Amino acid sequence: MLYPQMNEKRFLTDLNGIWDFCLGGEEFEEKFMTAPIGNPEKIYVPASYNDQKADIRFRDHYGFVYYQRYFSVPKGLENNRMVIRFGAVTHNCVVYVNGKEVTRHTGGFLPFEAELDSALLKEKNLLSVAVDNRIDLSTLPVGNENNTAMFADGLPNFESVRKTVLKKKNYPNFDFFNYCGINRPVKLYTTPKEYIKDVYVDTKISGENANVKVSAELVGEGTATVSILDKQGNEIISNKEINEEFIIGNVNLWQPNNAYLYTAKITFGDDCYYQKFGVREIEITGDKFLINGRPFYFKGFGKHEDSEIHGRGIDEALNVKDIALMKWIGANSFRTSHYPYSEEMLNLCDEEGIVVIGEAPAVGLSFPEAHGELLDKLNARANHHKQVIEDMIARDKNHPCIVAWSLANEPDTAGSPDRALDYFKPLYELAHECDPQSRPVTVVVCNNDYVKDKVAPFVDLICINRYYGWYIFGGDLNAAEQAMTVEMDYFAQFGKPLMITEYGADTVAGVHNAVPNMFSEEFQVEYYNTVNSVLDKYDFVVGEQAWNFADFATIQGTLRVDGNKKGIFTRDRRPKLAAHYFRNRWSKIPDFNYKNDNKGE
Ligand code: BDP
Repeated sequence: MLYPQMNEKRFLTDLNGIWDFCLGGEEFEEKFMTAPIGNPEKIYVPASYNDQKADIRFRDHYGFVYYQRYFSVPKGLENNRMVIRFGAVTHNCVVYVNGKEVTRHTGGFLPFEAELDSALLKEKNLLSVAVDNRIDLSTLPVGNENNTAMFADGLPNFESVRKTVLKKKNYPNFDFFNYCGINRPVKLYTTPKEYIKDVYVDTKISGENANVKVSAELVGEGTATVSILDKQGNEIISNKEINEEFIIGNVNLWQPNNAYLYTAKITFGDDCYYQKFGVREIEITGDKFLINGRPFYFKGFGKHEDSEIHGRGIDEALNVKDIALMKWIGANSFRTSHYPYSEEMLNLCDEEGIVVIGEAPAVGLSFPEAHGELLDKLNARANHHKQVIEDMIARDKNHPCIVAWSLANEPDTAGSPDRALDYFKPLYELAHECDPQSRPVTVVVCNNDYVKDKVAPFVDLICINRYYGWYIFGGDLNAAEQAMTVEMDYFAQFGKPLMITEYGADTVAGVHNAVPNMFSEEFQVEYYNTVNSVLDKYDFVVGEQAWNFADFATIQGTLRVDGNKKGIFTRDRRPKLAAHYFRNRWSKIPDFNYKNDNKGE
């Protein structure tokens, strides 16, 4: 799916701003879609609604909410296709224009769009969006349904409070706040009636040159032509045909921390589209992860789209700051844990040379033996999982920053190893098939009984999350070192590259102790120092991504002091002691050849 753009043939505007809003219930209420909401609240779009008010009903809402605004379309665009496009609405939504449904969508982290029939449009158009935030065993991410049982069982005199406690809520089976609403931009754009629907730029490095081929999905009669612009916008190749192979001589490669982007201009009848692309190659050979033929070492983070007030809503200034902090600390990469991030963030990473592992929104999965209703739910979840993998790759295939796909975070692959392998094998194949670059595919695992897991050894790149010294052997870093060593010795046998995609310790900024103890800034440093000393011993370890880039909001619980505090930065992006530790460590670790000769380049 193409990212909307304004150019000489296409008009684009966004519908961001203050919208009307009201909280609904569990049932969809069409009256909030067909007529103006009476006494509406005011809410900002795009952003999660949860933290925009000082009101627990917004934070802990369960069910539908309704958004409304008017929009007008300037005269002169009548002969064009008019498309409304949502970057992401979390989790499920229905869209009406002037009282008629124009589209609906399932899944909270990928874009969708609808063509607006010109007969439907008036001078002033009422746009209504219903958003449902409920998660359960059939959704991604996964919601627990029976969590209340743990409160309800076995306690004396409980009946009187049972009704209150059993009131329906979202119980995320994942550790981040279930921020919801219109989280990413709403855009209105035009194309001519005959238009370019999709584009893919295929590149292969050949010595000093690149062999390039641009393919496109076109709606209408005729063929398209292609020209290539360099980074400065100079046309360096003209008038090629779609699917024709041509050469970019003396090619500038897209490299980590040294990005170079070309643009393919596709012209088709009255339409044109500018697609940026980078020339770079990804390959796994033996236990090495190669970018442009050289062994790459991932230094970076698992992240979240998370900030004060916006919640999971897009904040592009924050994205710029995050990338700047990554450069400051010497990181070169992150994983879009635990869902596909905004297109705007990926565009920025393309420009900045940040390497990204793109993750599907699949977190909290287990594979129980199922019958009846549970089986139906798990089948619905499996179908949705396929859909999001297809949609994520369709959206992101052109991004040079993306070097691998993660199909899920921490599914329970050791609990029922055969069922888990049967589940992931077809998804693994699907991801390779959908991706014209066939990027490496991984599933990020975290199993105490890791020898049972059959999925990690099966995928291209082994990614493990590990918390020895925190959840396991909490506070005992000697035990952590030993446990990590035993686990690395085990994984060495597969001859595949492995990276640690999460490891960390909750750390309350400002808590210090000369003798490092849990939650202090000194402990976080000692923790990382201990685990890293083990990682450094193994050549097949191709990367370290700390959990988490910054402190983030999550569900309340006794293990969480005002959110998850494993950030290397605080939620407002101030460095903890560990940030200085990593800055020093990573200044000595080169992007390439770290493990080969331990000197780098
Ligand atoms: C990991 C999860 C991550 C959590 C982290 C933690 O992948 O989402 O936030 O644990 O507990 O298991 O901090």
